[in-house]
Amino acid sequence: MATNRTLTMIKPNAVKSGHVGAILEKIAASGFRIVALKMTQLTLDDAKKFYDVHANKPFYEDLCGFMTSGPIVAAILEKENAVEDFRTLIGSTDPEEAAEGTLRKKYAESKSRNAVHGSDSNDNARIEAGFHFSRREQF
Ligand code: 3AN
Repeated sequence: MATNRTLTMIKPNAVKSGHVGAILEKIAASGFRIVALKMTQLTLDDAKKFYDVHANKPFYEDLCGFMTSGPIVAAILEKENAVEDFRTLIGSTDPEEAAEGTLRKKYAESKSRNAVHGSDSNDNARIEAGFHFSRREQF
């Protein structure tokens, strides 16, 4: 399997609760190399663009409101099979369905406030990486 990259965001609830350090430590201990990293706060326009694929879903407005409610930490992670392995590490969208030991099981409060984002395909990982980081910020 070729080495590839995925995009993560530590969401506002997890940042506010002081879990950034623990989450980054778990990510690194799970074999991911951090190749880009920043703390930032999305504008409403940013969030709407990032989650455009969900524009017709009933949770879209809430999700965009939540994602702009405070700072997030965005990172690009590199590993063999990064997209799939990172989605395994974060667990199901709904923390009640997330496996023991996953980041969402430990840190998510609900389906929408689920602590950590992970790209769902290599194509989306590239698009999402470019959304958050310029070429000069990717190592
Ligand atoms: P995932 O992040 O697990 O890939 P997606 O891509 O289906 O999930 O949804 C993107 C984000 O939208 C989720 N991380 C979650 O915050 C929110 N979301 C998804 N489904 C729901 C839902 N049924 N109710 C509330 N929020 C949701």
